[in-house]
Amino acid sequence: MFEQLTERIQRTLKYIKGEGKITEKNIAEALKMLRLAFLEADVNYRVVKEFEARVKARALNQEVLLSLTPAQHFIKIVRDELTEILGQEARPLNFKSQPPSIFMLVGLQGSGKTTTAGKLARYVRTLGRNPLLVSFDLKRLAAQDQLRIIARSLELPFYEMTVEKMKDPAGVLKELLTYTRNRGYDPLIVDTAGRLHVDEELMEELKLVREILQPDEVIYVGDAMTGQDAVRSARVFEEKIGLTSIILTKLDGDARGGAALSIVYVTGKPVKFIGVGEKFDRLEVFHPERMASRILGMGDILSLIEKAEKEADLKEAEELARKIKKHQFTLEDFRKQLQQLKKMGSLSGLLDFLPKMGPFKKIGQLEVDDKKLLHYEAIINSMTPQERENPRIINGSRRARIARGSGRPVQEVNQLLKQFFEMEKMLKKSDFQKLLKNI
Ligand SMILES: Nc1nc2c(ncn2[C@@H]2O[C@H](COP(=O)(O)OP(=O)(O)O)[C@@H](O)[C@H]2O)c(=O)[nH]1
Ligand SMILES: [Mg+2]
Repeated sequence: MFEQLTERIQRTLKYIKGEGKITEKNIAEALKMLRLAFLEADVNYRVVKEFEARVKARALNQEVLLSLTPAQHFIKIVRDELTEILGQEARPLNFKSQPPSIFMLVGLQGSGKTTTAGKLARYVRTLGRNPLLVSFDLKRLAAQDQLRIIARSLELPFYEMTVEKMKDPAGVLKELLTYTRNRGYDPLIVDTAGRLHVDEELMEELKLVREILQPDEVIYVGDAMTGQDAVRSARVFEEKIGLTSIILTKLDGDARGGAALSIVYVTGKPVKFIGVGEKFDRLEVFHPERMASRILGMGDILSLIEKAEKEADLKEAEELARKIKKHQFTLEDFRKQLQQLKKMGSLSGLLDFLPKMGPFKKIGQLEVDDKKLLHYEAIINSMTPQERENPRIINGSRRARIARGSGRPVQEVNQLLKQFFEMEKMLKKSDFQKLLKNI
C-alpha cells in the first residue's frame, strides 16, 4: 500500500535524522521533500498546504529545537499531523439503539458498492448482528443479480425486488421497512444504482431512498485508485444527498494514496472502512493513527496482531508450539502452517503491516512469492500420510511420483524437502524459548 509515498517519506525522515540538529533551514528542506512526496501521491493541494503549515508551526517551536532528540520530535509531529488529516480516530458505524439501523451505499459505477455491501454485511454479522441485503435500482432490476449471488454465497438474507414492486418505488421502500422491522433484521444494507458520471436522475432516485428510509448511514463508496476523481465525486454526493461516512476501496491496488489522504479533509466526513481486496473478508476498520504509521513505514503491528488473533486458530498454534518443543514437527504441520497463511490472506498482504525500519527492514524488502506457497501445498498434498510424517523415506522414485501427482517439477520437490530439513535442523538446535524471543 502506498509504497512510493512511504519510500519518499522515509527518505525525508532519514535526512532529518542525519542532520543531528534541527534548524529552520533543514526543516524547510524536509518540508519541501514532504510536499513533493504528497503532490506526487496525488494529494489535494489544499491538504498539502494545511499539513505543511501545521508541521512547520509545531517544528519551529523552541521546545523541539532545544530538545535532545529533535529528529524524533519532528517525526512525531509528522505522524500526529498525518493522523489528523486522516481523521484523528476510528469511528464506529452508527447503529440505532432502536433497530433496525439502515445503511445506504452510494457512489459511482464500478467503485465497489455491491462488493462492499456484501463485505459490510459479513462484517456486521461478525459483530453478532443480523443484516438484510437489498439492491435498489429503478433503471436496472437486473443489477440485483450480483448482490443476490453474493448474499447466497455468504449465506446472508436478501430482499427480492420485482418488476411489479418497482412500479411504485415509494411504496416498495415503505414495504421494505416494515419487512425489515417485522423480521428483526438489523441493519438493513441498501445497495444503490451507480452511473459513470453523476447525473440528476440518479440523484433524484437516491434522494427518494434517503427520504423514505431515513438511513443512519449514507456511505460514499469511492475507488481509491481514481485518486482526486473519487474525492471530487464524493463532494458532489455530499452536496446533493448528504453523506455520513466514507469507505475507500481498492487500496490493495496501486493507489498512490491521494484519495485516502485528501477525502476526510475535503469532505469533512470520516473514512470508516477500507477495502483491500476483492474477497469478502478484505474489509478493514480504518484507524487513522495506524494508517499514519503504515504510511510512514513504521508498520501497523496492532492491526496485524488483531488479524492473527481473529483468523488464526489459536488451538492449532498451541499444538504446533508443543510439537516444535518436542521436535515432532512434520511436513503435515508444515502444510497446516501454509493453510493458516492462506487464511490470513496473501503473505505479501501481511508484509504490508510490518514496519519498513529496524529489525523488520529485511523482511519488508523480501520478494514474497505467494504462488510458491500454493505449489508447496500442492506438493505436500500429493504425499502419502507416512511420507508426511517421515519425510526421510522419500527416495528418488517417490519424488518422481510426487512431482507427477502435484504437477510440479522434481527440482521443486527437492527444494521443498531441503528447506524442510533445514528448518527441522534449526528447530532442533534452538531452544524453543529462544526461538520465540527471536520472532
Ligand atoms: N482489488 C479490489 N477490487 C475491488 C475492491 N472492491 C471492489 N472491487 C472490484 O471492483 C469491481 C467493481 O465492484 P462492484 O462492487 O461491482 O462496483 P459497483 O458498480 O459500485 O457496485 C469488481 O470487480 C470488484 O471485485 C477492493 O477493495 N479491492
Ligand atoms: Mg453495483
